[in-house]
Amino acid sequence: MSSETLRRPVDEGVRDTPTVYHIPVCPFSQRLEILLDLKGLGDRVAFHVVDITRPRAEWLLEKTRGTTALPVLETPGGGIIKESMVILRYLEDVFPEPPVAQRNPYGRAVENMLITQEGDFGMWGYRYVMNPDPARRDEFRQGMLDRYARIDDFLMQHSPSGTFLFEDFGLAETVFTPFFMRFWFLEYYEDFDLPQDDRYARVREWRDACLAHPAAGQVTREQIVKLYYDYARGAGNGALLPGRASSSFTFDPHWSARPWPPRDKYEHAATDEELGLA
Ligand code: GAZ
Repeated sequence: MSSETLRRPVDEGVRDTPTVYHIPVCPFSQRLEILLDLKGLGDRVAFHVVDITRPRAEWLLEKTRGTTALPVLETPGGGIIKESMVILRYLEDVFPEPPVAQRNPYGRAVENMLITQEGDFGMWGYRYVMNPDPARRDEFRQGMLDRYARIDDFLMQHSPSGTFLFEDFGLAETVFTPFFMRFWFLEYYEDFDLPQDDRYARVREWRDACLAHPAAGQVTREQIVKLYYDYARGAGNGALLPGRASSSFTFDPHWSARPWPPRDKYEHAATDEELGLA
């Protein structure tokens, strides 16, 4: 337990838990949920849901000093921590047991080398799904395959016979799994999946084990495909597409009550009615 946690006044009605401000279904927030699930600490952190399709509340902008990217963690003492990787490491420090990150210096370095690929990997998949130009599909597909091949090579070097990078689902898996889940949108809208090819066998095994892990059940394929329709049409972060009154990220109507969106993202712009949003 951190000194800050111990120093906190308990009899002033002050919360004794950190609060995470987050956007449901955001991959960066899911990382935190996975970490807490692995530690059995789901109830030790309060989650405050923010609707990405509405203007950010003034009180929240004050806490973040004007930035809008989430998740943001507020410590019990009022400290504000931004950036999901920084928040993950803070939570690992405050709640060290059971460890999720590697503890020995070399193990930690190997884990961090894989984790440094997450930004580029995630960004490419998002650019791929958002690409509006059919002439560039092969370029995006190849770029995605190159990134999977790079991870495959890393796993072959550091964990050739394991399933995960180390014995168990750890920090690298916590970081990448939300992207593997978001990339269900590539299967649906781009017909992209890893080819059955030796070149991707090790990363496929890793990805499939990540997707099947019980700590990663926060979102489903159906939810991702429905909520990310607007991304497939080029509109990110809850932005509104021309001719539409509702974002596919809206809370109401709930995604489970809507039909599956049309898969053709290049030739057809679905209406609110078609998406069950009207
Ligand atoms: N680096 C930050 C972190 O915490 O790790 C990123 C946080 C972030 O981008 N949060 C987004 C957000 O709060 C939601 S998730 N947006 C609202 C706002 O006002 O800023 C990912 C992409 C991408 C586009 C979107 C997202 C995404 O590439 O999932 O690439 C990985 C946003 C075009």
